[in-house]
Amino acid sequence: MEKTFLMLKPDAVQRKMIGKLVQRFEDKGFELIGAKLMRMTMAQAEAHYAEHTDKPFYGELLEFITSGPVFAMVWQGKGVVAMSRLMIGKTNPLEASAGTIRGDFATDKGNNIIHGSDSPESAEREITNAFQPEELLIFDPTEVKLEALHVN
Ligand code: FUP
Repeated sequence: MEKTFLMLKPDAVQRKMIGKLVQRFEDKGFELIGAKLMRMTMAQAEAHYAEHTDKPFYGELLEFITSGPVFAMVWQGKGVVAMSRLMIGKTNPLEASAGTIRGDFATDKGNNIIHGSDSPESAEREITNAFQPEELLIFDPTEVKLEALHVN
């Protein structure tokens, strides 16, 4: 089953938004299989943002993501990678639609509340970077009663 890595960034934790943001993904019907408050080490931040090494904002990106605690999560569900990206909204706050997380809560391109993996392959890499295998549940949808699921 598809998994994604979602991370509430230091601005979201500081703004006390953990509860309401987790609620959105629970309401959608995805399964939370791992979560923790953590502070990203510089090595984890560099690995997480490896594809942005050459970007002008790379330094600021590392500084921001290591500036305070983040709330790291692994979510599971059919289409969870693409659907959570839709729920997150565009990086540029001027392009993020109302109703998306960034559209509703972000005004800045960098301090933008939440990260979501852009592919199942990125998700795998990002999950491994932030979690030990024993920190994740094995969720078998076939063992859950249909009425307990909102989708699928
Ligand atoms: P996203 O997938 O929407 O999180 O965005 P990207 O992977 O393109 O960028 C990763 C992070 O880099 C963003 F969350 C914020 C930061 N960023 C900037 O600070 N400035 C930019 O112009 C683009 C991205």
